[in-house]
Amino acid sequence: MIGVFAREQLAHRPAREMHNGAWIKHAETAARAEAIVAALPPLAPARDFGLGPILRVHAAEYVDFLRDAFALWQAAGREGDALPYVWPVVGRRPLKLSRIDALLGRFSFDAATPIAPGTWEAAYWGTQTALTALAPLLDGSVRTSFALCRPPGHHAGSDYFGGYCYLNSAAIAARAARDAGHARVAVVDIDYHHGNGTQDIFGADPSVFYASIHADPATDYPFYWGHADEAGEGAGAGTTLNLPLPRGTGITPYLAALDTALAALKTYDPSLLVVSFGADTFAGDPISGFALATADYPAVAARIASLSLPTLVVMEGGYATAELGDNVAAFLSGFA
Ligand code: SP5
Ligand code: ZN
Repeated sequence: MIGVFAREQLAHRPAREMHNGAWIKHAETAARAEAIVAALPPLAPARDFGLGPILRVHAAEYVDFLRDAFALWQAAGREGDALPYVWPVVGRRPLKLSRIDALLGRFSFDAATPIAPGTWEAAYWGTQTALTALAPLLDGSVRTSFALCRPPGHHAGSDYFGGYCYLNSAAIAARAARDAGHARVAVVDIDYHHGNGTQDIFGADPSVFYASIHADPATDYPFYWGHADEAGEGAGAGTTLNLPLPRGTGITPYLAALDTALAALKTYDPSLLVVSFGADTFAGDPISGFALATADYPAVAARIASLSLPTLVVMEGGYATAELGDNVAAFLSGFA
């Protein structure tokens, strides 16, 4: 097992987010990453693979927007972090607008994901962290590697941000593995929330299987994706699997769902696995509702390790900062 962490990711420090109609401190803090670093053996710095692998997943106009958004916000005379407040309702004509407020709405799906001065730098290095951790899996020198990505990525689609996510590091790594010759790649997403961005990116692509276990979107964010009947579209029909679970779910039904997901992956027969790992399934998570204990995480990882695939673990959510390091270390110990 190797681990990678780019310190540039700490540059993203949004002040606050809108939550249930009120301002709260932004839950996705730099302290989360520092807590994970403190709990693990030393992590290697990231190498720079450039924009090429990002543009294999994200639209060029979106990447340009993300890089320039904070400067445009400041040029419009605004203070604090950039946030959208108006969205093009699904089905509106695709207008090419240039006002920052129109762009923020065009390229996002929620209002809880601020763009701060260091957001681009951190998100960029999140993708490079994932690509650096992928490299030794591609040349066969390790079997498991951990990418301490932050901000997280699985809610980000090819041309949108949201859910504290801007660039989809897991999807970028999965695409890079495809480009490196892996014919079939699987992503198993075990963050508490459905990874709508990853699903959208690969929904019509039969060469990447996306399986997710998450809180039922009938009751939980992101609501509009992750329902059990979403199974992929077009050529990708049948290579998306959604396993929503009710709030309050503990380890026994969780492992049963995981076994269902892993059986589907086995049938698909990928040659490389990406795990979108969120520790927000933890009972003490402040914004989530499952009931996993720290001591449950090794068993979750051991089930995944039993597939015996080269495996890239990408960090997604997890907001109980005091226990986050222990939860991540417990999960990674299950691969040993
Ligand atoms: C990567 C990731 O974990 N993103 C999560 C984004 C969640 N954003 C808003 C969540 C709103 C949750 N409201 C729960 C109320 C609990 N009392
Ligand atoms: Zn989450």
